[in-house]
Amino acid sequence: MLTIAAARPGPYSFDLSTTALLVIDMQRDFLEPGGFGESLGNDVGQLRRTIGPLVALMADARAVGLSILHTREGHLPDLSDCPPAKLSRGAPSKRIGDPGPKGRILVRGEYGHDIIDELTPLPDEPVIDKPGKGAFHATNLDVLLTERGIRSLLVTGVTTEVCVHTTVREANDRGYECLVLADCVGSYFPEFHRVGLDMIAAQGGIFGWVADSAQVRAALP
Ligand code: TIU
Repeated sequence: MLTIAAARPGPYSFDLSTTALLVIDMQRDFLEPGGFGESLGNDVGQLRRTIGPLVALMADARAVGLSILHTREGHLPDLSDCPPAKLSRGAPSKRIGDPGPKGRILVRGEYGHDIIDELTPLPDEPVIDKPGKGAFHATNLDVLLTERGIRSLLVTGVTTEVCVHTTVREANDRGYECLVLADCVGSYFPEFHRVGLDMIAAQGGIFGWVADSAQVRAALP
């Protein structure tokens, strides 16, 4: 059993064999200059600060054989898996499926939809394509985790208050324990990031624990 003593709201203990590193939506369209996210006026620097810590954490996780699973938010080219309520959101000229700077926005197979080069998954690491904000909704993530005997998630990726939060909430209701790594999650809105993390750890860890990746890396064998 490994323990992160300085986690919020208290120590987080986990077993490597029942823990996975979940890397949420580290996609070009959310993170890269010139991508969809930036075209909406967002400061991608707020998300890009997660890349360095994630590169280091993934290397250490691979070295000790920790399971890594990646997700991507996006839809089928015919958008048949995108509910009208999601499709109709956002600026009229920049909706899901519209042409964007790096291909059709949030459409599977497009350049912008794929994971950034720095964090390219290894061939044996599952990549879960998800149509929702939460990684459990309409995906086989629960099955993949159950097959691997995973009960504990180290949660990373973007954005803190949207896909990370939704996924952590879904994971809680399915019985998983979540440690959210503060330096490996990011939001376009610093205030939402800060409060999003506070919301995880509040009320005795209502949705889980919060720590930095350096603390996890120091605890790994
Ligand atoms: N992955 C994810 O968080 N998708 C979003 O749409 N995030 C926003 O912050 N918009």
